[in-house]
Amino acid sequence: MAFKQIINGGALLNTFENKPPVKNYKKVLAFLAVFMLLGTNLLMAQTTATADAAKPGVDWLGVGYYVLLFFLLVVSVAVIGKILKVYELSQQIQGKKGIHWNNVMGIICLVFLVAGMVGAYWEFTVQGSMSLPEAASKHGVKIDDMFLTTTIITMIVFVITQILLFVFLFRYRHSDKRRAYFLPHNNTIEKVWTIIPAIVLTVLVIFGFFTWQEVENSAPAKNDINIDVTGHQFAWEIRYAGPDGVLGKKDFRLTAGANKLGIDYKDKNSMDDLQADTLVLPVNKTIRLNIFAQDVIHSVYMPHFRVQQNAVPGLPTFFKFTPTITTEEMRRKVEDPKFEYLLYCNKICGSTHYNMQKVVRVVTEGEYNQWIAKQKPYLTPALRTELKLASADQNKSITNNRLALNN
Ligand SMILES: [Cu+2]
Repeated sequence: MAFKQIINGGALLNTFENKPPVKNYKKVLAFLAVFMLLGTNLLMAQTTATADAAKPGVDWLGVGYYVLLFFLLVVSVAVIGKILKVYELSQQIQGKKGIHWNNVMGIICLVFLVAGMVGAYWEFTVQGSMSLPEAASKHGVKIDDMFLTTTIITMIVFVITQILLFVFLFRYRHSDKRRAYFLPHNNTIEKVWTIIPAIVLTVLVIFGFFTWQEVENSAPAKNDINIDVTGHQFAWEIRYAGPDGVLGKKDFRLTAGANKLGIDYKDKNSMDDLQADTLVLPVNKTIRLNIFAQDVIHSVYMPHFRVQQNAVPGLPTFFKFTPTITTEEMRRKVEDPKFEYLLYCNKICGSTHYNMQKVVRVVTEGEYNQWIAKQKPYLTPALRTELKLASADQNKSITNNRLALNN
């Protein structure tokens, strides 16, 4: 009885297990195909519907579909397993050897190796082309170098170990003709596979340590351009220093009404501080981002500059970097006239987290000076009134009038 016959008719099941033959095998397959097709359609229709309604919630129908699909897969594997078992039994009855499972597994290992390598190559070419353009900041180039070095080293190790693993599995699969070599212990092998990875990892860690230290350990300097970035659900607030070049103090206890950043207006440096919608940075100048959060943890993330730093409530952080490529230059480099640098939030901070982004524009120094001259101060007339800062003279005159009336 041939294997093909079982697949077609399943008559043997009847012979050995006294069960009705799996004549409906093709029907089961057809049912499976229809089920998958309908399910996919249903899911697609649902996705469109949820996109329209934009209502959050668990998509139980979708979950149910995948649970059912999983069970169908399990049943299919069980059916195939049964068929193979029946085939093996039929071979035994006829005095034949049946399937050489060790050979099958060995060949599957080789197929897995080739498929895996093709997959890795695909990842590098297709997904790799979606990676970020060249770093647009000074330290970003160093981070990229480190990333590239690590990737090259780990790729070499990956290729060698995967080939050794699967080729050995194939080459030394079980055979009745040979016996396994017993190797209880070998000091040389132990030394090789301990010392080499230790040296490689130490080099990588030291390399990373110095790069990170250079990025993070930067004392405030006089010529730094200080910009405050404050995250809250769900936006970034940006504060620039006014003509005095110094940002005024902040105190979270002062956050109320129109003073949404809690700026301390007792500090004279606060008076001319500016607010901006866009983060505009002059090229080749050191920028110090002072990072704050008002509710939950957010994260300042500017991938084109290789910048990321958490914004933690109650714990001001900062990140210093120097942009090196203007937006215009980058547009030409990536051949996209609409390209913009972006500032994202990189902590899932709530339902509208995805919307927490701001355009970052890197411009020449001249353009920056022109732009900053047009920005409006945080201290709006409304805030002045609210804080009773309107004018000390006015307050005095009111008191004087009262005094006059009382007298
Ligand atoms: Cu956020």
